[in-house]
Amino acid sequence: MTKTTLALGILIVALSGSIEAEAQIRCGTPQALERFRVRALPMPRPSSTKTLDSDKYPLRFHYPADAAISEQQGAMIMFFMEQAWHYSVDVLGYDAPPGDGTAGGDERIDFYVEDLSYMSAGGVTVPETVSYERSDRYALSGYVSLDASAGLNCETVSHEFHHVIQMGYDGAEDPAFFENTSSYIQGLVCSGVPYVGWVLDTFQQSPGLAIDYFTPGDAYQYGAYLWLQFLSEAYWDGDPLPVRLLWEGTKQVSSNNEPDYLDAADAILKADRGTDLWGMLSRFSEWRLVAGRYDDGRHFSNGAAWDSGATVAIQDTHNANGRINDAEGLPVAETGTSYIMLDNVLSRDALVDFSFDGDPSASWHVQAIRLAEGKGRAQVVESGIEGASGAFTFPISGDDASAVIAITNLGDFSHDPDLDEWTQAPFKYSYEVRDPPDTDTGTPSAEDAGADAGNGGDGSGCGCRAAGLSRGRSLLDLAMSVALAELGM
Ligand SMILES: [Ca+2]
Ligand SMILES: [Ca+2]
Ligand SMILES: [Ca+2]
Repeated sequence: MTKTTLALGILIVALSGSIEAEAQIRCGTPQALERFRVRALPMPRPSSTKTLDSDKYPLRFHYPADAAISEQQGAMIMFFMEQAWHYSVDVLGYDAPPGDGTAGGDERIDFYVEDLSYMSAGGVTVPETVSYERSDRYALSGYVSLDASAGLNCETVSHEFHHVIQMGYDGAEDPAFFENTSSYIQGLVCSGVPYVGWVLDTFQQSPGLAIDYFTPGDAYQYGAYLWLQFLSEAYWDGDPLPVRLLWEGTKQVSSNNEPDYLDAADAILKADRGTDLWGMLSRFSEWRLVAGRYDDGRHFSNGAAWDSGATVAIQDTHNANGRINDAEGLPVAETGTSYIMLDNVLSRDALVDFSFDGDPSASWHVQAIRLAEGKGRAQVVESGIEGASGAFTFPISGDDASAVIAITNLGDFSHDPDLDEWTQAPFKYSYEVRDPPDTDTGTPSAEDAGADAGNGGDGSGCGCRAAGLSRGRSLLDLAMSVALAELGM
């Protein structure tokens, strides 16, 4: 090891401590983008005393006048800048960011250091001008500024550098997607795995919010990088390629953001993955549950190592041996999910009759996920419910630790992230747990017959009574035979 790399190693180790201490610092880029969009007035570049140029890439680091940055620190930041460029452009194949004319001295991408505490930011990427280098898109060029105390680390440098790249694709894209992508990439660049604990915790604690929900000062939009990791692992075998495909697919020539990144997601999934945006979001509701303590080794590659805070929030937990009539679930925004857990499964086989009655203005996806918690794989039972209401039956057994019903709001299949419409729609549900019928004779048990007597049989969808499967006996029989077949009975 040379003296230089040894010094760099020591510096990186020294810096890791400060990253931990400053972990809850935000990114100022959405504010800078908003300022550019509303007033076309970029934030002025910080002052600079001397510069350090990369000999590998068109990158320049500016030493500030008003903060003490040693040459060793300057070299370390340049190392992070080059790592970020190498990974995004050379490895992942993103377009190099557009040049900035002569700003900062020449066309190189400039990184500055200043005090960003006024915007509670560890870093900010500031758009300055529409780039005319590329006629096929609305690209912006700009510069990066790092906070002198919170931004001199690999995570902030790679996060902000990716914003420069993103602006080279679409300066009008939804800010949530900017943050999703940068948080995803920073994990890959700096630790080889997309895991940023505290922001993931925030995202996972509010599964009923929309995937594109954004609020300044909250970590939700950073933690929502999880859907990109899911897209990569569930559909591209772990390759980060689809994230680049989203940026390529979201380009447009004007500042009117159509297509947006969800349109692009729908397109790449339909093209050759055999699903669409809504199929992906329905499956994502399974994946974000089966991790941490529920991990079964068949979902997120790093899911078993997630901390407990990253376990998705369950809105309602009930005893798996009872019944509930007409309970009100926690309302869910389009693209979000509500989770209902049936806990304390006894060591016996049983059937759960579950009925659902959602806001009729939306379509819903409902599935049951049986969690084994260390005893085997999670098992998914699709409800088959289409539209706003319906019922289904699923089995549980003594091998299950619990069963979770995941309820995803699909809206009218046209959710638009540009509208910032995040209204949460209500739903009700009922369930009853019962013994399976006597398998020797196929005769329904007395309990089962009693439940049947309560059915309205009006065919109007959800009767919203415990076991009151209002579509009548034939549907119940069908659901039960399917469930028994899955049990191998
Ligand atoms: Ca420049
Ligand atoms: Ca777009
Ligand atoms: Ca749109």
